[in-house]
Amino acid sequence: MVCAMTDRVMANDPDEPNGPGNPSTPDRGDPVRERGVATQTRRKAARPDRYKVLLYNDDYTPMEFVVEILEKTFGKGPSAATQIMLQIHKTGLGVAGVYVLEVAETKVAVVHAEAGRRGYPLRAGVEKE
Ligand code: TYC
Repeated sequence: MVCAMTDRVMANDPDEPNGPGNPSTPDRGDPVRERGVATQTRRKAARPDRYKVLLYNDDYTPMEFVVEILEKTFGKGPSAATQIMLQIHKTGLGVAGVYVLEVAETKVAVVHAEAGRRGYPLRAGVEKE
């Protein structure tokens, strides 16, 4: 049994045969075991790197289309989508969402495919967070 967020594992867990009864893991010196709570540490899985999907401004893509992309492809609500679109329009770029790499790259491909289908030059890219 793994206790969430603590890295502690009950000593009699079938996944952890080398509990405190095992001579290779003496109890002395471990304050938790000395209180009689048999636990053992285990490594957490590494958190995958995350990537921002950026949208870039241009002079031709309609604002309404960018808002639509932000809603449909990035799951933004109408208000957030409009704010992000205006940020891109004013500053040159903005963050549409943050994902693991494979998802981020797929989102970029969807943006380019949808924009291309409509004849708009909208560009997207990925940047490590
Ligand atoms: N600048 C565009 C216009 O005035 C709007 C726009 C916003 C285009 C965001 C791209 O990523 C973009 N029609």
